[in-house]
Amino acid sequence: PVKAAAKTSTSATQTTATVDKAQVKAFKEQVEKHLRTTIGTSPVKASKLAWWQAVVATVNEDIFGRLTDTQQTHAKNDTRAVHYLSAEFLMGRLTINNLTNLEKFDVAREALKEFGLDINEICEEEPDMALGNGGLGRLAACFMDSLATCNYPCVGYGIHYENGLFRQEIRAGKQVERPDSWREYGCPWEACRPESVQNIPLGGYVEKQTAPDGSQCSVWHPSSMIKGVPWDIPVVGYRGSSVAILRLWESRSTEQFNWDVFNAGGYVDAQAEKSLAETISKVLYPNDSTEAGKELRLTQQYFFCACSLRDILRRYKRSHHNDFSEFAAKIAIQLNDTHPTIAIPELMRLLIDEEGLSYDQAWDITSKTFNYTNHTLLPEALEKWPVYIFEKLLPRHLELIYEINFRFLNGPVEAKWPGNNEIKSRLSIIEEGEVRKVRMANLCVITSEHVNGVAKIHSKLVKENLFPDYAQLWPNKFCNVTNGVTPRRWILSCNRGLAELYNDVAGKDWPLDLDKCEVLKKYADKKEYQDRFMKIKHDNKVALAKTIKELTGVEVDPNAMFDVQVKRLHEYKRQHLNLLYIMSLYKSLLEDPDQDIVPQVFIFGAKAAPAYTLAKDIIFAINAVGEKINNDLRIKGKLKVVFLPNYRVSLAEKIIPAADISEQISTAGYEASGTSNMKFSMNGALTLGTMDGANIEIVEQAGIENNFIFGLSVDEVLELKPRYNPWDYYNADHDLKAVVDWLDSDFFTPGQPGALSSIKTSLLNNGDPFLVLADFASYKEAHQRAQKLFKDKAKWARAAMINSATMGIFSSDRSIRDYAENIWTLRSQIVKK
Ligand code: C3B
Repeated sequence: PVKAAAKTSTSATQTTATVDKAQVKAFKEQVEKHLRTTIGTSPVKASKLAWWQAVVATVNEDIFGRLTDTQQTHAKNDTRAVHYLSAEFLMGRLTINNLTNLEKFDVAREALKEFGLDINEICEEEPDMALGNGGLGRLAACFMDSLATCNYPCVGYGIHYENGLFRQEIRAGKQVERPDSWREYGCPWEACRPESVQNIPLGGYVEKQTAPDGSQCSVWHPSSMIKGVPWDIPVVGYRGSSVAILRLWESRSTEQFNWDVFNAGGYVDAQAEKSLAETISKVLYPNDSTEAGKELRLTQQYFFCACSLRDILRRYKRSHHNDFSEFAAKIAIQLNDTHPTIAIPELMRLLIDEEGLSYDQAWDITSKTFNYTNHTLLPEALEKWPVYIFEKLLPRHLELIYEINFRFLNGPVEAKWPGNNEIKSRLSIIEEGEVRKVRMANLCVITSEHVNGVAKIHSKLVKENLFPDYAQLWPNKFCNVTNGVTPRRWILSCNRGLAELYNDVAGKDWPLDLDKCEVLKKYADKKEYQDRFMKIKHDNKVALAKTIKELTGVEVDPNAMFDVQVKRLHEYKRQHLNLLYIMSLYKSLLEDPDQDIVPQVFIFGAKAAPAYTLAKDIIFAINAVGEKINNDLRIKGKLKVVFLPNYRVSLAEKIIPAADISEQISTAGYEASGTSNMKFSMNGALTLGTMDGANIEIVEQAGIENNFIFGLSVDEVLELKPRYNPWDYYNADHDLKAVVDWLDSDFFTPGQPGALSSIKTSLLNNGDPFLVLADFASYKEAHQRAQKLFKDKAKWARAAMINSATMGIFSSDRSIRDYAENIWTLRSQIVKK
């Protein structure tokens, strides 16, 4: 039974659901009580920030009770649990999401309305929790939501960075980085847990000792101790099922650390050492897919892994004392990329040096406990640490790594390829050379039970191109888990209009079973449903147009086609391909201003790593070209280009529901999966993209005919790359040549000729490493197809609806169930209320 379709009262921020009056009253009373007794103000004088804090305090009352229930259930049943180790968790804001998951959003909205407040405005007070760079960190956040929702016993472990990813300002078209102080006024969601503080040794030297029985052992004499203070952030499952914990470690100095100096009158020295210890969790490294290679970064990685393992051991020992035989049966650890790899030798060290197990016993446990997810094939992202840094910071860990390596090369490798030194040097954890290095990915593969990639094509490339020798040795170690995103945040919370439509056609359980949304396909040819679907999109575009105006001053028409590319700025993601196309469109409009094209708004959001010069130049170029186009009266507003500053989770929530076109245009083979591609499709955007990462699986679901696929395939890229010459494409295509040369002029940067030349240089003189010129013609053609379809409103609506309806498999619940079944062998636990 489906309600009348032509419901028009639904907007981006408003639902028509009726709300229980008694619940509203109770919520209001709680908020007012907290305003007075927790925050210390009153409704008459409270600031928006105070109101927000009172709302959080109200929600927390619900959350903490359920958290205790969850933890007691798990402890009582001594359940197996997964421990998700990740240097990044890009949580974004939590208020609307937590209200949604507790099914209290409508109640809270009405309660605040009765105070004369708009819930969306109040929730804007919350700073984004941006403890991650991009896809990898956001994936970890979606996974926490799904772990809680699907009732899997779990803990997320990470770093309590004082400063998250930098805030981006755009000044005169250029990126400027500003610190992000997300906790400046405290974060009301987190709870400090002093009872679980850990002390972590660092530095020093290893002493060889001979035991009375003549055997050799190593004793580590660290030079300092760092205190790890845990902060817990509860993660509420949908409909309050269970509440998971995200435990983030903050570094502090220990008393032991500076006591002697202090006594000797070294008060200032002691303070200096203190600041060193406290530096560890000060700031998130702002590199997405490139290693920083800095001492402090390895210290961060070691610090949070060491704290987390001690926490895991402490909890294990509470029920199993000193008997480690059950350890691997109770504990699964997932390494989110190579960043937490140091947990491997640290667990070995704890078991051998602190718990007295033999090497073989420790290895048996360790190699059954860890699993590793690879997120990229980019060589510059594969972490390699100079041996000398290890010698200085973690001498005992280095010794254990050598031991693991020795046994591996002389065991399985020698057995499979006797006397083959070439293969040994390829598979070795240690890379020889002027500077000897530890290859973290090799350590992960050697130790882990399972190694997975994040989309089908990527997992295939991990197995066949990145680790082919390991795959010969252990073919069954390698598997795929395609990424997913949480439909609670990425549809239900951020697109209320669409959520209501799904409530009407699919029933209210679709956020727990996204496959249910497939019924919308049945309505994709019905005019009234097409109209309702496109009305929702239009309302979202109106709301985004307002945001665009506020943030950039640029006026855009919600009837235009909104074409969006939002993601980190990287050459492989090819924002500059998009830019070249925009320039060619602009050029053709100047040549013929009256041509009948669909009005288009190109929307960008992207942060560049602060030291990535070319990426910053591309941001400047987008802004410079946009400035010119947006103010050129000759083209009659048919084209607008907007760069939204400070792209982050909360901005994504406004942009994605308003997109018509989702640009997913990486060079095939380079984007491991992508996850915004899934969010866009769910929200009814059509993908204009290459056959890369999860795009392939998206069009498998939604149909290639309902998206705009272009460009070289992975195999074609691999084939072309060795003999690629960008000049051939440049010389053969007049239009391409004209726009590339345009970058060299001062047309877009009056008085500053050459300000955009670095892009041309990279495309021609530096060999165009990501084949931008090779894909240009095909990309242009795909845009023409998109324009043509956009003119046919009914056909467009149908394609958009089919995209949205067929994204069921991209729910992160499906990803998490895949991990639970195939990698963790983990069972869900219903928590009784
Ligand atoms: C990203 C990849 O670039 C994306 O394709 C992928 O969807 C996500 O991870 C999640 O799997 N990635 C990242 O954000 N940071 C890295 N260091 C490596 C990969």
